[in-house]
Amino acid sequence: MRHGLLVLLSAGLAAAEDGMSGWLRYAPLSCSRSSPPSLPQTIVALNATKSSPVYAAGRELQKGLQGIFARQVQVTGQTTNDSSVIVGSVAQYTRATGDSTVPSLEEDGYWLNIKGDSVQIVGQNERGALYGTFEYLSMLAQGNFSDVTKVSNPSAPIRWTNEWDNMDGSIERGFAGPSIFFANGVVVDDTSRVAAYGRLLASIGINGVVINNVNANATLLTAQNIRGIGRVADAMRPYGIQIGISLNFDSPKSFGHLAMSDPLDAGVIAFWTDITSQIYRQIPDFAGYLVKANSEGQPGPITYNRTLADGANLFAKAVQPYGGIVMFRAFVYDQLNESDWHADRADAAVNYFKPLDGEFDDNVVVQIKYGPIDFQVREPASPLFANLPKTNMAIELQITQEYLGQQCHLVYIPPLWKTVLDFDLKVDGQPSLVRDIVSGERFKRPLGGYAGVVNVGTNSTWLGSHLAMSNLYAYGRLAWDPTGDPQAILQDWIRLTFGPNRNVVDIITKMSMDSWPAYENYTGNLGIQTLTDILYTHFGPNPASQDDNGWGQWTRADRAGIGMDRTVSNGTGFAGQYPAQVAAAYEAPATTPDELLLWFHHVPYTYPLHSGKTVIQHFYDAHYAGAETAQTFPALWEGLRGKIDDQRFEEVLFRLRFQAGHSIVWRDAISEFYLNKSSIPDQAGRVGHHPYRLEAEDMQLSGYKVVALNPFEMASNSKAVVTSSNATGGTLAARLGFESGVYDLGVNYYDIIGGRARYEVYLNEKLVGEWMGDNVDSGRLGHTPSMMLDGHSATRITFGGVEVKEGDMLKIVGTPDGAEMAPVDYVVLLPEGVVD
Ligand code: GCW
Repeated sequence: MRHGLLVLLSAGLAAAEDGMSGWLRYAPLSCSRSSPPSLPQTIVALNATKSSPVYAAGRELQKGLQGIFARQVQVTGQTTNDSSVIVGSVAQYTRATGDSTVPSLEEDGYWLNIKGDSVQIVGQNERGALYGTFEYLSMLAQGNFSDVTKVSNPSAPIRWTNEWDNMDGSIERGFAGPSIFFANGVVVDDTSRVAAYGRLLASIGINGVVINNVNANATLLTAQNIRGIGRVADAMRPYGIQIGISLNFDSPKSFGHLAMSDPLDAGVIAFWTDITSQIYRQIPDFAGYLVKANSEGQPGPITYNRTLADGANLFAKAVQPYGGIVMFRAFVYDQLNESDWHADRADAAVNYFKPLDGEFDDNVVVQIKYGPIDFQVREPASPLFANLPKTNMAIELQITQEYLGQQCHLVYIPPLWKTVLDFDLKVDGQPSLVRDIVSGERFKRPLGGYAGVVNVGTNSTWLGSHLAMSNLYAYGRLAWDPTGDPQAILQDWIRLTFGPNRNVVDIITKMSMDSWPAYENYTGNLGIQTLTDILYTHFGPNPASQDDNGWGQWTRADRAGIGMDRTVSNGTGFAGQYPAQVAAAYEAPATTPDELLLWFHHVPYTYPLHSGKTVIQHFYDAHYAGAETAQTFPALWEGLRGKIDDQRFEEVLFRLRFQAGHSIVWRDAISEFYLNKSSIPDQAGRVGHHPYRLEAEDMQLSGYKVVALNPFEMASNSKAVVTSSNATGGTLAARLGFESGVYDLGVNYYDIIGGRARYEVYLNEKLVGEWMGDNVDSGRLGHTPSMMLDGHSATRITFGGVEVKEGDMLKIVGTPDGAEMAPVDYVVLLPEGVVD
């Protein structure tokens, strides 16, 4: 028996997993099979209606007990004398059992009572009962068989996701393939992925999903599509999830053929009233609308000389009779002129919304991004949270890693979110944590909560990367309880996703907890923002793109200094938007934390930080340290070979190797850029000195030509090589002057969209490795592609443990394909322990 068990387990480990089940795998637990805990013999689900969350809970329990313990347990609607797990709402439970001792619960809350094989899961409503069920199953799946009696209530009523899906099936800032909701202008026929997504979301307490992009297309409002939204709602209803949609403010004009979209116009009001009644006829439990208006060039109420509150209330009044709500985004700003020292995009939200406090209807919630700009690697908490005491508010977080490596870099984001959620804004000198403001508690508001931009796609991993799913999991857990510890939440996720092996848990914990600090280190430091290319892909480095345009993500870097002066005394005045104590701290560099120094102050590169380093030396050191940390990720992961199924192991390894290489691209681009700006050398002599590299432009070229890159910092030594034509291949050759030994051989090349060039590397005519530049074209890496040789397309491939003798002949053969002319930047030969 024992022997049979072992065989079964190792077979289970080898089986490929594609990520589709996320953290709801219910994988067999080895310990429980040898000595299983006493488990309920019957599942009693107190609602037999198939579309009900309690029915779904019964099915989920059955599935879980089957998967984890190989127990087949029947679901019934009747209480029994057998040991049972009973699940239902308070009303159902009291009716069925006569037991009226359930502790009092808040909306969506649950009571979980486990005494060995007798389990009661009672929700304030059916949704709550489902949440309690997932909690019980999460314990079992992690091998936690303790008796428990607990009440759990959510921190806030709104725990939604936003999906930026377009009607044509593309997803704005989505990195995991096309939409699960839309294709070719209509809602998809097959909603099985929608239901599977609903199940994942319900297990982390999410209760609403806005299914289309905030840059909304009015064609979502056709009769056919409203029926389609109905099918999406049907697929998610069993999981207690309500559906909402984003509206295009201009729909009355563009879709309803009215002359304009003025929110106070009777015809416009009638248009929205009619659309809303059509929607509620189809979907009686429709959640409501999300609105982006007067933002990034789009029309809105201000276009018609109305206030933003007039616009929000127009929609609020339409959904109010049905109990719907309106999420109105605070992401309202205009283009600005950088030569105006006092102009500041960060000022916009408070300037627009503060004067309107108290004017929004009760079913309006102002949805505020965590920082004043746009999901950057570090931002202070948005001061708007402190300025709307008479308005419902929600915080908008981004799970999709738009500015954080687009799921091609491991970045576990909750520690970043916590810097904002736990921040004390000290409104009126009283404790005012952001998490207590958005829950509604601080200002005694009836509504409030969380909106997380997720952007799952049809990729079986949902987000494109297995490890990125920890962010989605933790988002739900933190919206439920923002006092939760990001590391403890992460470890629940690891055990559920990869199993309870101690080594697996420790290693993924280490990598994940190191990941945001590392990413911040090798991208943008001291509050200067991510320093990605804001005019193009938002993926790789391009610090110059922040400035000299109207978008307002400025750094104001010049020869002498860097940073945005946001002081009241001499700058944009933004610091003054915070309550007095916080404003005073940010007003002076001495009391501003180093990590936000350049957000609030313009200082010379030689300015000394609290740490004792100068700004410029901190940039260099942080970039080198961050890239070095990223090199540890693939090595750590390699230690888990055999402890994780092969498919997920290899897919993760591939991404971590990419990240390790791309972190060097980031490091070098940013360091070189500021060395060039400031002319202040790196005290450690690293920047611009690469003794282990062979620049491609210095090799013997045949069928290749040299190109100078612009911006210069996008290539090592500012030059790369491409084949002389896109029809014929070429070779690069060099005699190696390195001491004989074993090296990691890396090649930095560019992988652009529109071609799959091939490469072969030889040492003395012996093949060391070959590959194809198809990470982007094959969709293997889902980041926004680039058509150019730049920091987005720059990629490193490494061949480990290569024996090299002094005088060996290195040769690279490149074969172009399509637009990709087998571009190469440099070759690097790294002795053990050297990072460059
Ligand atoms: O960050 C910017 C993104 C846009 C996005 C916008 C927004 C959906 O680059 O892609 O549009 O913010 O949040 O509205």
